[in-house]
Amino acid sequence: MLVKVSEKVKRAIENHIPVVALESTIISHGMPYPQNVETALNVEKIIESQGCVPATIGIIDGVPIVGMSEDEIEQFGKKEGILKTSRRDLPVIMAKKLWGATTVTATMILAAYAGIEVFVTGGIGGVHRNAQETFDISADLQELAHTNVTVICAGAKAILDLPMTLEYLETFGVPVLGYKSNHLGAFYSRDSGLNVDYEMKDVLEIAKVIDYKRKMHLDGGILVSNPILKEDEIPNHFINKYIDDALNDADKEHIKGKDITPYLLKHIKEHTNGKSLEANIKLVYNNALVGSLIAKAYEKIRNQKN
Ligand code: PSU
Ligand code: MN
Repeated sequence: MLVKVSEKVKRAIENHIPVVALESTIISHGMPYPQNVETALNVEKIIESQGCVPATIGIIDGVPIVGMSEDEIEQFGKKEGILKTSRRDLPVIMAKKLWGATTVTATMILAAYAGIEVFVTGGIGGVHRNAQETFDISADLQELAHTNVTVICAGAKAILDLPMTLEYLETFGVPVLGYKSNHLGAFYSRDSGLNVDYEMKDVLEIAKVIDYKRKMHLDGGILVSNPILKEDEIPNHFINKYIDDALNDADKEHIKGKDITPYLLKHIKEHTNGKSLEANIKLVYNNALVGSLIAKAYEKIRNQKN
């Protein structure tokens, strides 16, 4: 067996119960223990409370798992040295029988493999600031260009060059939809100062976009920006200083490649006394709720056709 899809997820797919995919890099590299495990399990509960089935995705001893158990999630949160796994890493982690935490990229690949349309995360990778020189552009953007999965996030962090990230997505034909907002979320704060391509008035409208994109065989992902709730946000003027400090320190310490994003997240968390982590957790919960509603609306449309 190449990929292990849990019985629960298999049954849900067979019975047309909406499934929501979740990534594991956010568990192993995005948040510290024990908040990472607590958050991952709460996210699953939110999805279940909406009548959907969660499918947390990760790789254990070289076997990709779609629908990790509570115990497996706990192990992911605790274990040291789990490798951050993107598209390039996936076959190597499998061949070497290692543990891999799936990024947005690898999670999209495995979700599509299992037949899951909707995937909830916190923030996506993008074009890094100074990419003109470093060439550092997250593989997440290419995956969105090609793989048929809808990703719900809270926009992207200002650790990235957001205007360039939007340009890139436009070039590769990825619709960027704003849930009840025409502003692109900036992860910790509601407004990045940039507009999304289209504001969506409700989840049904988003489900219709997914449906038409699939019916027209317009391969690739859809990005839904669901800005953090007002009561949970950290204002730009507060967080931007910490983001700049983190970027400066990363530069000084010559942090590169796949280590940059986890380094910046950890740096910002430590210097804001956990305030950023709190916002991060809240926005993921909010995304889980909206993602579940989208998954339900899309499943309804899909079943009407049949
Ligand atoms: N942004 C976050 N939290 C995260 C990540 C991004 O706010 O945990 C993770 C996701 O798994 C994303 C990955 O796919 O970082 C992007 O890494 P890179 O920039 O190296 O492509
Ligand atoms: Mn990168």
